[in-house]
This record gives sequence, structure tokens and C-alpha cells, in this order.
Amino acid sequence: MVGYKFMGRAHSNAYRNLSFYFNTEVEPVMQAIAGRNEAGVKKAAEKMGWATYETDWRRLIERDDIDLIDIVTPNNAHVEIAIAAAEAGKHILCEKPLALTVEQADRMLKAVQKSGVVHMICHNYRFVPAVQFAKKLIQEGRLGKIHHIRATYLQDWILDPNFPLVWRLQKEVTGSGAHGDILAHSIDLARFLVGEFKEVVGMMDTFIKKRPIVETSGGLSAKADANHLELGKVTVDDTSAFMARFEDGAVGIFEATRLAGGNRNGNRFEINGEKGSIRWDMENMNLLQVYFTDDEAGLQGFRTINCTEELHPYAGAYWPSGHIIGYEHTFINLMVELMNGIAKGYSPVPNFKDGVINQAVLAAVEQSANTKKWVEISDIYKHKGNLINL
Ligand code: SOE
Repeated sequence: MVGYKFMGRAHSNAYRNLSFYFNTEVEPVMQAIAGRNEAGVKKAAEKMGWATYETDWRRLIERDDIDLIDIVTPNNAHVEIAIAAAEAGKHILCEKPLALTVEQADRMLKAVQKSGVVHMICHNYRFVPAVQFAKKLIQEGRLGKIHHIRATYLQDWILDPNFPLVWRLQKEVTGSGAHGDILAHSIDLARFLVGEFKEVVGMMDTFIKKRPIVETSGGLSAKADANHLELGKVTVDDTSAFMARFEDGAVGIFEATRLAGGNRNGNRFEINGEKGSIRWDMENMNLLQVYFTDDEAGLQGFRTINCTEELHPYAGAYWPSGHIIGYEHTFINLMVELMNGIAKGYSPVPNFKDGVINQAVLAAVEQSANTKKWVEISDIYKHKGNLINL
């Protein structure tokens, strides 16, 4: 694994605990973790259970005892590591968003398709049992034709203007702000549950334009450098919102911000079809609210399902019904599919192809925010020249 902070912890926990709950033909072996700071990566290796550590990720590419490269670095490092891993014949799991731009994402997809390695992108929220069950209901036609999805992803960890300028606020490292960091998840969930995006029109704004220079950071916390008095420029969006039409005629409304006070990880959606609706909120991740038009008159209304029954996807592997699971289990569920893909030689979804399409939707919204015009997703592929045949 390359990286060892927030996503490094979530992924390490998944590798370490997967075999406790699931039997997979191929099991993860936590062979080596890489990080630039020797003291930090050494401590992480000891704490999280990695057999060895490296201070240069290229060593992982060279080592013949490494089969899978898991990229949990800031976004600007994804493309170089992924292409090197693919060329070395290593399978790849990469955190979202795939890259900084559609071109980089396209190069990553071409590299993995050329090398034939297994590849996935870590859109972990697809693997919440309630979300998987929502997909099942939609596939079975329980909602009928889908008219609407409205999705928000609301956080508030940078509401304080004194929160320092971490890498997720620096365009050259992260690509975009709330847009690519969290709205990418909503875009992926919409593709998973509703279908492909046709066209978008969007807006992006930055409320807090300067922040203190960061001294230390990890996860979603950070400490400002007291000796650095001048403020640094925020170069990404604080908030992003867009409307969308889908290929199949559905309509979408999307919003993301990391300044919505009181919302800690409010990844939410409501989907409305001709025969019913579903609602889901990550902050109550096991619960799915469902409404069906054919419920008995007088008894109609949203009811709440606790998706922890044996029959709910992945849920049965953990505990008896009602003994709920959490954020960390979404990564275990994703890793189960990754292990199955490696065992059988296929790339489960979501993979780098989903990553490129996600990056194209992100780029279309950014282009729309600049031109104040609707943008067709297909224009992004045409406009960018010989992008991969998706
Ligand atoms: C920060 O907004 C963040 O860590 C995202 O980068 C993750 O993808 C999301 O799952 C939680 O919040």
C-alpha cells in the first residue's frame, strides 16, 4: 500500500479483518506499506500490521513479493504510481477520484487494459448493504421507471476559517475541492443506481479564499504552522452543485460542500420512481427508507428498513440482524470483490473505466461552471481527443 493516513487506516483495517468475516479464494497478505516519512510509515506498519515498510513506493513496484498496489496517496500521485504498477504487472486498487484530470485517468485506464491487471477504484459507498439492497429493489423494478435522484454530500470539517490549507484544498495536489473529493461519490452512486449521465449544468464557489499554512495533518484534522503568519491561497471549490439529465431520461440534482455546519459525513440520496421512492443517509448507513405506491391506502408512507438481515448483501457475514455495521465494513465488502476479481482474473466494478467516466462528469460540471452552459458528457470525450473507447 502506498500511503498510511486516513484511507491507509481504512484500507489496512479491511485487509486485516476481511478473512475474519469472509472466505475468499485469494486472501490479502499485508506485505509492505510505503510512505515518504520513515518514522511515520514505520509506526504505521507496526500499528496496522504490515510485515515491512518502504520509504520509496518504487520499491514496491520492484519487489516480486508484491501482487497488488493499493494507492491511498493524495490525488496528484495516483497516475504515476498506477501506470508503473500496471507496467510491472501488479493489480491495482486506487482511491477516488482516479486522477486530477480526465487525461490522466484515461492514461491509467489504457495502462491497465494494456497490461491485463485487475483494477478497481475505491468508491466504498457502493458496498453499504443498504445501498446494494437499493440497487436490488431498482433492478427488480420495485420503483418502476426512475424520474429523479437528488444527492447531497455535506461535511463541515473546513467550516472554521482557521482550518489550515491541507492538500485537499490545493488544486495542484487534489484537482478540485468538495467537487472531486466527495461529489465524486454521489456521481458514482448515481451511475450505480440510476444510470449514465447525458448532460450537466453546474456551479462552483469558494467561500474562504485564504487559510493558515499547515504544519501537520492526518485524516480530516490538521495543525497550523504558528511561525508562518501569512495565509495561503485556497485554489479549489468549497462547494459544488449541478443539475443533470441521464441517458434514460431521469433528472438529477447534486450538491456537495465541506462547510455545512452540523453535517459530519452527510452522504445522502433520495430516488423517486413511478412506483416508489428510496432514501439513504450515510450517517445512518444501515437504514433504508422505502415508499411504495401500491401500499394499502391509509398505510402509505416511508418505512425504515434496517439492512442488517441475512438476506441484505454482505450483512449476513457480520452479525445477527440489528447488530449494525459501520463505515469500515464498506471497505471490507469492496475488498471481498477485489479478492474475487484477482482470484478469477477480472476487474470488478467500480474499476478504472468507472473512474474515467466519473472524471468526465466532474470535468463536464467544471466546464459548465466556467461557461455557464449545459455540457454533454460525450463532448468531454470528443473534446479531449482520443480518449479510451468506453
Ligand atoms: C474527505 O472529505 C473524505 O475523507 C473523502 O476524501 C472520502 O472519500 C470520504 O469517504 C470521507 O471524507
